[in-house]
Amino acid sequence: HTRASGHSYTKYNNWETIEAWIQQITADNPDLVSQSVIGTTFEGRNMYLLKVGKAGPNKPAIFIDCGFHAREWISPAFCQWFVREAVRTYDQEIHMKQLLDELDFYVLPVVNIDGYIYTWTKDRMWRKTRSTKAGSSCLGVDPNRNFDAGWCQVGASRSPCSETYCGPAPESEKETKALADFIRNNLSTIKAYLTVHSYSQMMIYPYSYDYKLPENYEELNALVKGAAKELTTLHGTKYTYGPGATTIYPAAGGSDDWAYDQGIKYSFTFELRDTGFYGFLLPESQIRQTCEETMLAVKYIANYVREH
Ligand code: ING
Ligand code: ZN
Repeated sequence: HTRASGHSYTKYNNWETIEAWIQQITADNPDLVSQSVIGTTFEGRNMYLLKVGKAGPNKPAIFIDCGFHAREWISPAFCQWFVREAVRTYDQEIHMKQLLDELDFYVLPVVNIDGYIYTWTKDRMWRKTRSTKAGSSCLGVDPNRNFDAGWCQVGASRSPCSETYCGPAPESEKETKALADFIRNNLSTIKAYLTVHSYSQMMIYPYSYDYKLPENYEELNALVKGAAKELTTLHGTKYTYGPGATTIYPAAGGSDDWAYDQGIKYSFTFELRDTGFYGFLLPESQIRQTCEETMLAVKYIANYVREH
């Protein structure tokens, strides 16, 4: 089998390599993977979306995105791992076959492509997008403060130089607008939304923009409790879980809260390894274990969604 040149599932790949990998994995798996472009970034790059699943009528879907925040490199690594495991194990593992036969997974490998590239070329700790703002010399908006969910009310800043700048308006960024448009246009099929960040080892569900609890709070809590337990079985990695505002910190404009308020009742933010020793600079030697354990949690949630 040919691979996208230089690509490795156990290394961090630059955007050029990820883009080539997207073409390759689609070409190699025509009956399980298809791709589309849902928009372009501020700097004009294509935002690819992979659809992973066996063709069938009226399939429900789970949407997974990675790479909201540029420096959280383990996140895009997980999306690549997920797609590879899906196609690799479809014929070997009855649970994956069942998932892909009955569900489609929409996988957005990198949301904030411009920022991701910037972390490879200029500033490894960059978080935001790379959009320019008239009247400010600071660049970028925090894409996870840019959704229309209590927008900019808490845990976000109206200052363009802040790391948590909410932007001039909800969905001001081409990247968040493209994502939100896709979800709005596919609300009848998308049953679950999962956005992958790092770090903290947490599974977060709504709300983060308010201390109120979602209507199916007990169901969501039981679900992530089960997912976290499953994750821990592999390497003993411990995850905490709960509503965003009390589990991590109050923050408005996040995509999980927005997706939930659109009616997607299973909406989660995953914060992958670690708890701060390496932080965003998680060594490549931990990619395999991190992705393997995270797969268990994602499959657990997907299976629950499949049954409900
Ligand atoms: N953490 C998230 C952030 O955007 C979060 C936490 C989740 C906030 C959901 C709001 C909603 O700050 C990281 N590491 O980015
Ligand atoms: Zn993040």
